[in-house]
Amino acid sequence: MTDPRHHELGHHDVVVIGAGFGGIGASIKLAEAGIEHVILEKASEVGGTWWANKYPGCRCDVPSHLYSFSFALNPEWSNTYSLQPEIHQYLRKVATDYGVIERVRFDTEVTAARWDDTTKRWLLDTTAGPMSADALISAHGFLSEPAVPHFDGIESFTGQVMHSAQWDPSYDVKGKRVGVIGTGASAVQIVPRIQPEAKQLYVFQRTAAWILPHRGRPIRSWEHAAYRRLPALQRLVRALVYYRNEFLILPALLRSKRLDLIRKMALDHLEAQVPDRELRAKLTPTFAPGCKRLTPTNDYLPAIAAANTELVTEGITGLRGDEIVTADGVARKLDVLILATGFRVTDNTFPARITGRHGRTLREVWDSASMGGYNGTTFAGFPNLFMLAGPNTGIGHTSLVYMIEAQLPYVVGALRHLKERNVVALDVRPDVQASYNEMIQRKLRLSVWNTGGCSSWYLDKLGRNSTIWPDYTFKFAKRLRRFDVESYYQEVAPSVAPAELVYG
Ligand code: N01
Repeated sequence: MTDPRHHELGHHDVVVIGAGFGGIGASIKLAEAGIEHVILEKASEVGGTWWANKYPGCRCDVPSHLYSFSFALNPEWSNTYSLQPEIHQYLRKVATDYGVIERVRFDTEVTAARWDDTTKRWLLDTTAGPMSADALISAHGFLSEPAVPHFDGIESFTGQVMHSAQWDPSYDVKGKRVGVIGTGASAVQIVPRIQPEAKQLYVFQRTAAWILPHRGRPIRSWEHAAYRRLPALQRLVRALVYYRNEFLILPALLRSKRLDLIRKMALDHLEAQVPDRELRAKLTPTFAPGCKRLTPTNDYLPAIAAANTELVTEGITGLRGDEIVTADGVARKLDVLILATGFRVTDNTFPARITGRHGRTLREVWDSASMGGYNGTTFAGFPNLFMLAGPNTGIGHTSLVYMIEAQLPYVVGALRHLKERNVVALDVRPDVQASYNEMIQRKLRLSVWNTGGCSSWYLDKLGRNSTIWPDYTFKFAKRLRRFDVESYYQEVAPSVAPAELVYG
């Protein structure tokens, strides 16, 4: 029996979850197609990950011209690689210019979404009350849930603990004893910013990272003027960056070959920046470059080599009062512990809130096999659910915004089909989904992500790569240009409107 409360906050043709790149892009394309929708955002601001992550030095390591919507290029980027405040400002401007802001309900978190096979609707519980929708677009973001490791004694640690994605901007590291756990993309941006301020910095490294030279530079005022006057020029620069990444970087990552050039660049960079041979040895990775995300930076290694920094490679055994203790028994006193420990990706808990037609949550389905879907967008047994930046849409060489944008015509095509053909449920065929995932896994087999000898968030607990798209990204875009209804079971509306069936 359907809960009548689900009518209270109203019914929408489409509910979009999240107002980051995915939700904003979806809303723009839905509005263009004349599809009624609302966006539910748990924060009080748009931006998603680019609003949540405010740690010092937070910056995108993808060039700005590419890390933006193709239909809303920004001639004003101040740097070829933008800092977080500027990316957030960009997203806010796009959301305002395209009228997205008016469709966002802020401070509204979706706590549960359940497919109701009687009404052919998604019934949602939110922190602002219940509502319902014909279709759901989940743009909750796959790097949205901080991974917080447990250390013995952390509950009684007397210092402050901050995850990189939950930075407390009021905390001042000046003169403090700071510990940073992690050496990933977030840590290499944080460490150089806090090292000059801290009294003592300890960087706890479990795995050394491949650090490449950073090519960022300020964009000159004549370039701004040229991009303003000639948008085609900016599109050309964007295309050059895009095709360089596709044809120079991707083939090396896919076949785990020709990585020598990347390895040499990184080792030369290390040698030039760290004179101490012993420290260099500790900072030299033992896996293939690209297996984990490559991290370009010019100021991380000098910060590690600085006099007030100690690189600790012994494993952490626990915390005790104001101390962090390592396996060799050494205790170091800390005022603050920064967890740059990444995100829950393959074990993200948001899918546990989404229940499909057989009463199982998406999390349960994924836990019984592995995270997977069709075209990274739809899921058998979860009708009318579309996910942006879903399984195997991640990339290690280019912009995720490109992948999200590639999904939008597909989602809009499906929603148009629902509306125009009197269809109430579209459910991807399990055999189609299975053969799609076989194809993905086959293509990933020789890739550096699978064979490079590292453990990364790209792999799930079974060692299966359920995050990366293993081909040229323009092939993904081509695949999703048209909604392939033949891959779906569809149910046509009965002569009586679903709302009347339930509520009438
Ligand atoms: O997280 P990570 P991140 N004890 O998972 C260590 C995106 N991003 O936040 O390597 C000790 O990469 C862990 O050690 P190990 C980007 O897609 C983008 O840095 O597992 N150490 C590792 O060193 C990126 O890939 C930008 O041995 C522990 C680190 O913590 C993704 O976010 C900027 C530990 C986690 O590294 C995640 O990056 C920033 C433990 N118990 C982030 N647990 C852009 O510029 C974890 N670690 C676009």
